[in-house]
This record gives sequence, structure tokens and C-alpha cells, in this order.
Amino acid sequence: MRIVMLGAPGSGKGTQATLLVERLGIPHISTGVLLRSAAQEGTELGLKAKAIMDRGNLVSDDLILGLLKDRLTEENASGGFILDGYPRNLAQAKSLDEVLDQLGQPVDEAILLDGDTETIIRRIAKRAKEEGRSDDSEDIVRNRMKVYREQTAPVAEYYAERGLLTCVLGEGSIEEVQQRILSAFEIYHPATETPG
Ligand code: B4P
Repeated sequence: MRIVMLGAPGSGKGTQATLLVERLGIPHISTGVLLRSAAQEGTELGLKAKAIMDRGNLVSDDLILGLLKDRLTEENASGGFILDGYPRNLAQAKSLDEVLDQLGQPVDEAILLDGDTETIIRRIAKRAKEEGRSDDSEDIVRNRMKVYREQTAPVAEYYAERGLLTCVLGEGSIEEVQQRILSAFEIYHPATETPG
């Protein structure tokens, strides 16, 4: 199964994707994680990306596509994946379709986590205190929200037009949101649960 997770910064994409991989046994591919790893390793690409991420803007489509293609062609992605943080604009959505068409592995589902802006600001403020991520300060988060509204929100429509979009309310506890996703997709652990 090939799933794309969509949602504003702080909507819970990465959090929910991490829980879903345990259920589905497919890898979690996060472009944010790929970029932060490259920055930590100090590669030229990583340092370039870090300067952009620290302002809350999107890194260039070419740069991120190169990183993503390498990851999608790794062997453990051939049986499916949960893609988190990509696509973030319409050009990326089209590039993703092209790459996956070439691999003969089209997107099966897109999940949009919908949440209130103030909830998101609160969650990220908490993470800023706990983890100190350099793009989590309040003014940068407000810019990330603006970038989301202008560039990423139209991507949901792109998948809706193709009949692939499921919207899930991202408010409430992490476990409550996970349960909503599992119910929407009728995902159960075969050994311990039966469909309700
Ligand atoms: P990401 O790493 O994707 O960062 P994010 O949008 O904040 O999402 P993340 O997955 O980390 O957080 P989550 O909502 O799960 O991107 C960072 C930057 O990288 C971008 O701004 C951009 O510059 C660059 N980038 C990445 N992909 C790109 C692309 N394709 N093109 C160009 N640039 C790209 O969780 C947030 C917090 O909320 C966590 O602390 C979590 O514990 C908490 N939380 C989640 N759900 C909760 C709940 N239900 N209740 C309480 N807390 C909750």
C-alpha cells in the first residue's frame, strides 16, 4: 500500500505515520527527516536545505526530488510506504506521479489530517521546548502555516479529484486520531482484533 500523509505543520503527519508503519509493516519516508539528516551530516545539500527550513520556507523542488527518488528506489520501499511531508505543492504532486508511474507503483491513498491553527501552534510550541527544533519558534511556525495555506493546501484537491483523498480530524489525543485513521481504512491487527 502506498499512502501519502497530508496536513499542516503540527497536524500530526509524522506522529501518525510512525504509528501506522507498526500496523502496516511498510517504511515511513519523511522528507523532513531526510532533510534534517542531511543537515546533521553537514552535506552541501543538507546545509543549503537547513538555511531554507530555518526560515520556514520550502526547499527547492529539484533538491527534494533528488533525495526522494533515491529513497523510493531503495529495496524496502518496493512493497509500499507511507510518505510524509511530500508532496508540498502541485509541482511536487505531479513529479511524484511521474516517478511512481515509472516504478509501476501509483499512490493508493492520501490522508489529510485537518486541524485548527491554534492547536497546531500549541503543539509545536511544546515540541520547541522539548526538542529545540530550529524551525519551531512561533514566528517561523506562522510562516510555515502561510506556506502551507498557499502552496500545500491545493495538493489535497489534486488527490480529491482523483478519488484518493480521505480527510481525518486531527484534533484530540494522538491515540484518538490514530483510531480515526484505522477506522477510516478498516485497518485491524489480524491477530488481536476483528472488524467492528
Ligand atoms: P516536516 O518535517 O514535514 O515538519 P512538520 O510539518 O512540522 O511535521 P512533523 O511531521 O514534524 O510534525 P507532526 O505534525 O507529526 O517539515 C519541516 C520542514 O522541512 C518544512 O518546513 C520545509 O522547510 C522542509 N520540507 C520538508 N518536506 C519538504 C518538501 N517536500 N518540499 C520542500 N520542503 C520540505 O507533529 C508536531 C508535534 O505535535 C509533535 O511534537 C507531536 O508530538 C505533536 N502532536 C502530534 N499529534 C498530536 C496530538 N494529537 N495531540 C498532541 N500533540 C500532538
